[in-house]
Amino acid sequence: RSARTAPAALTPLADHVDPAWLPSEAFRALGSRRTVVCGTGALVDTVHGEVAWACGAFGGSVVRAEEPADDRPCDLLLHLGERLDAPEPLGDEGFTLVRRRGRTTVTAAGQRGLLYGLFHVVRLGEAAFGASRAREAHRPALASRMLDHWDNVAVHPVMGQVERGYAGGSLFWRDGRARGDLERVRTYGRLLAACGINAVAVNNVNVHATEAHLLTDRIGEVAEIAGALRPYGIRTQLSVTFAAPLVLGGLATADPLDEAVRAWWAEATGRVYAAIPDFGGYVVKADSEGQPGPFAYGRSHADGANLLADALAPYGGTVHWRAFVYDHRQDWRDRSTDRARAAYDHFVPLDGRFRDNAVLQVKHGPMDFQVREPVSPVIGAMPRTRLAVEVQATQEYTGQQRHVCALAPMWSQVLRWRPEGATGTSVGELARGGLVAVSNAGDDPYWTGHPLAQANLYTVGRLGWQPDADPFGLLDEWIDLTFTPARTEAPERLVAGLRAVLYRSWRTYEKYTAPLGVGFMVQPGHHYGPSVDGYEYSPWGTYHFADRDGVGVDRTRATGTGYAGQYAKPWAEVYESPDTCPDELLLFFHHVPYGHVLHSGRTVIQHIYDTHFEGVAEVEEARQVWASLVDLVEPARHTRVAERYEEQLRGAREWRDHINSYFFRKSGVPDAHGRRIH
Ligand code: GCW
Repeated sequence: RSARTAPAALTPLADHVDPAWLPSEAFRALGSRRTVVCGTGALVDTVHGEVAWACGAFGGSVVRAEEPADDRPCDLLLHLGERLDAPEPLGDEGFTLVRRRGRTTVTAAGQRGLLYGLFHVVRLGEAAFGASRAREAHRPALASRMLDHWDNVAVHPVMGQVERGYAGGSLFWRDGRARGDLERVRTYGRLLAACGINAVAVNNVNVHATEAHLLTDRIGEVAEIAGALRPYGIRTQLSVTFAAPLVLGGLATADPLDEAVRAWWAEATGRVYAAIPDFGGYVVKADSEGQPGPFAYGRSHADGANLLADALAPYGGTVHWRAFVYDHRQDWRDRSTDRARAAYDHFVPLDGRFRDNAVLQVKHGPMDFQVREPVSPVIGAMPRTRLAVEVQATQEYTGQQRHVCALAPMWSQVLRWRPEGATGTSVGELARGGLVAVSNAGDDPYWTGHPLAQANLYTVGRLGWQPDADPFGLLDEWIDLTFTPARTEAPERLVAGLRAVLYRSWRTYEKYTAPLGVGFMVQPGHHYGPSVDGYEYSPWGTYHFADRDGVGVDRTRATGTGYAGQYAKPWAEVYESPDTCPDELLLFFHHVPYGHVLHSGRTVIQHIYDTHFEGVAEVEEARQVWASLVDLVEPARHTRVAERYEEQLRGAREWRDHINSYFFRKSGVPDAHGRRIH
């Protein structure tokens, strides 16, 4: 039988859009073999379509069968079957893989599992068809692996179409409505399935007037997008405004305990499910940065979240309620208010009061996606609440996709961290509500603006599947799929070069920007480039308190804001004293003199100078390494990255000179090595 639905890669659009981690070459091993696909259903059709396409490209063959037959000669059997001899149930998304007697068999109980099994075979390449392999069971550690798109339907006067977007316009919305040609969305879904993402929220958490209507009279457009993502096992979620009963329903209140309000949400949600039967649920940013919320009615955030959870419950939907609640109109003179404390202070007292289908979505750090933050103390402090950890793939504070900053090593550190100390549970295990990433993709031909930023999108999905995966191993996977080095003349040089530019890029970025965990120091508004005091006298609660004697925020219990006391004992003690606090977080937790000696043996001021010179030198090196790969990388991609390296280098020098000059002028302490400081 031929493919019922052509995979996205078949369409002409694919010529203009980068194939990212699914280039044709990645399908060679699979596509040159004989495959049998067993099972029925829409996603099995997708699987079959993928294999059929690959066989068309590489000369293999594929048949569909009702039942697997042992005597049918084949190299690969993709089998949707009820019976699984796996040690534990694999659920709808898991699969087993075994290779014996020259045949590789992928078995899944659910259609999604078969799809993930297929992409696993693609990842393995020739290795899937080599030596025998004992049966391996694969299943995602986290059931929900979601991308949040901060996309506006109508172009916003300040934020543009994609808030904090650095990859062109929206993948979903164009000219004020859902884009007519959904092929690009389908291709996106395919890429996401191949890295393990299973949910996408299609609009900005800041829900403006136009976007509010997606919930009601414009739900049909959301349904169109959902239809394009569904063949790849991706559920659609919608960001909604808490004020919807007022702004859409004409009610006089949005009070979560008001009966009319509850009835309104129940009815609106019923209509959503009539349009999208497998709708995932809502995402809500409430009482945050000007968005409406339950505080206006004297109600708690549990009341707010439960209102929506109850409306979604009959249909199996989930509300993702964000914990990013803080005072963004703070008085900078007030040293007692600490934005870092806010999420814990608001939400921890509510532990145990959220419905089962309410997920509290917590940013990984207490502030806001800085290059270095401690892990949020909320994670670990709410055992009776389903928590999701939110990370930011879009590089708002990490170079805006003009700088290379591979974030998997940072995310991995977060996910492996143990709030109770060495023997406790890890963040990855505590994230029962899943992993959420703010997407870095847009309608740019390379998806992510900077071609190397694709690695962040890929690895975040893979970390959701396996939070304790080795982040460098995941970067290698991305390199292997995207660049298929095995097909080049100098595979070792290519891989070594890509590793050199990616592996340490996050640390490099940290070196030339805000030091020792102090954060921000960015230009206000757009957040690109340095401005040491840009937020120092602002209402946003992001300060460094540098003066002529020292720098940093005293967040100790003894003399500071008490934030360090929000951690469980082992960490509260570690962070409380500058003697035990890790160097990289010193200025997050302590205000210290410039002469304070770090564990590294350097003073704080000398550390600042040294790391800023080093950071720029590392960018210069990375740029050279990239230049040396010119003969091994497709010209257009090489050029785009090379151009961005010029900007990264300019930006890194700018950061170095701002920071070094600022601290030299404040402190009067010269650089021990006599380098040029302005
Ligand atoms: O980091 C900040 C961004 C805002 C964003 C907010 C949030 C969508 O600067 O643009 O708003 O976080 O996470 O809600």
